[in-house]
Amino acid sequence: MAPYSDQLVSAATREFLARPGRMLIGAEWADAVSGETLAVVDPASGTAFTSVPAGDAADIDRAVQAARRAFESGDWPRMRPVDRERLLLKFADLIEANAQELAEIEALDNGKPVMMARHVDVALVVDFLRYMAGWATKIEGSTMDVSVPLMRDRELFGFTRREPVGVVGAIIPWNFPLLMAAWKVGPALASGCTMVLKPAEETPLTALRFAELALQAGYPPGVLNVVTGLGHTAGAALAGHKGIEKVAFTGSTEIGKLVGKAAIDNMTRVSLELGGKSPVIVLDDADPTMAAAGAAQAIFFNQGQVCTAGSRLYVHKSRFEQVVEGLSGIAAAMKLGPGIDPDTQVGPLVSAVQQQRVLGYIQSGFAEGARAAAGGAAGEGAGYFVKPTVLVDTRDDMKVVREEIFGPVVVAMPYDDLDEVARRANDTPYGLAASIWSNDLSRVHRLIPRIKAGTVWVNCHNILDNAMPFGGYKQSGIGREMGRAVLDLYTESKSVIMAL
Ligand code: TXE
Repeated sequence: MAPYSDQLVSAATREFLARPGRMLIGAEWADAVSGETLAVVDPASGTAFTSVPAGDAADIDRAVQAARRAFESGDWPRMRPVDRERLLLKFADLIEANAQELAEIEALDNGKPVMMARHVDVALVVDFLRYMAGWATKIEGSTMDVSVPLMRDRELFGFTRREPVGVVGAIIPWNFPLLMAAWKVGPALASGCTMVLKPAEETPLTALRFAELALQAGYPPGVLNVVTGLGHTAGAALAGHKGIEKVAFTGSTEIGKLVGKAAIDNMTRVSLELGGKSPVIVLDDADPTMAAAGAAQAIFFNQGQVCTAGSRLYVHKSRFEQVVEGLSGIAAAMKLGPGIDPDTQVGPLVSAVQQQRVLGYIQSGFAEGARAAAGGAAGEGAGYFVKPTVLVDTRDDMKVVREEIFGPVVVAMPYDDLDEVARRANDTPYGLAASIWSNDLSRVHRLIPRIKAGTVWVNCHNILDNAMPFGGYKQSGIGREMGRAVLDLYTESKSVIMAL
């Protein structure tokens, strides 16, 4: 059974889906060495509609070898920075030219609304690759006056070089499959690295189309390799591979710790972008209507499957009833449906596992005394839908308040004063993001330094810019992606001292 209505997808998407799913190793579109495959399931209906190779350690090994060859020989290591820039711009142009197809594939594979995939995911990918292309020609070292007490009679000269870190292994999640691929691939290609990319097993498709477009743009074979497969086989083999110089991971904190340990065992450089439980803090001067709309966007965007999702809402007690009423009204009115339907506002969650995990959290909230002001149950039909949910009557020690749910579920809580809300907002192992809703600049500025998070938004939430570093405090990760900061993750600094 076709999981999608033929009228809703373009001819290009139909053509992509008609081809057998293969992974890219060097110049070859390959099956897994084992011959095993993984089914790709449409989360809106629960039906499998294509398959990809189930790559494992043997495939990772081949891909790392291809990436190593491309890093050390052929055109890539000799390519001038300006040509790396040109190539990355061409790659971005090709993605833009195929934006609708990529958005449709993403909507079918992940479940997210196609309009979001088109105007958020794919649009951000194009912008980000263009932004990174500019950095290719601006990677530079510095010069230093060097002097040593024991060599006063010698003239010394020092400078630093920035060199590509080498072969990078990237392991990415299913919530923004294409965007997370771009966040890793963009800086790697700008700085002259080569890469083995392992997409999440739930959403492998756009990474394969992305790799096709990279070849079409003219990247030499082996510069970008994609191995599809499971986390504990392909992912673990990549994280612990001795032939790579860096691992870039986005995913759960639990797996991030395993990946970090495997990398450190080999002294492989590692950056980790992990989970969150981000607070949304509404001050007493905030307009309740605007705050409710902002809180809805903060948690329901991408079905709540966002590492920065505003999943804990703290509203000053004087505004609490109004904001919760507004938010619950928005939640109840949101239109659920298949992502591929352009009218859908809330798609299914990515998988049956994720739906069960989120419903399990809602049940645990009820068991501990919480109440649903909106939602609180699965959506209709065979797809993995969960209704946008607002939980009230929660306490700070409940599981739903403490743990990352990664679904369309927010806990709403009143507070009395700023000291109290700053303490409660920070009472979490995570530190990825937070938002503050107020026009009182003095109080906002006093609060910003007190919030332990890598990003603080004011009167907005989930806004990213290519130039702004992104990453977490505490258990939300290590390292900063995007902005100039990302270059530190994909380059080594070499100090050179010359005695003249
Ligand atoms: O993530 P995993 P899952 C959180 C969110 C969600 C939970 C579980 O709370 O409910 O994690 O999701 C690969 N060695 N986030 O299980 O397992 C895996 O194949 C190496 C937050 O899907 O962390 C995939 O490619 N790799 C997050 C990637 O890791 C392994 C986004 C992420 O999967 C591996 C996703 C292993 N042993 C989930 N096991 C965010 N921060 O945005 C799995 N993988």
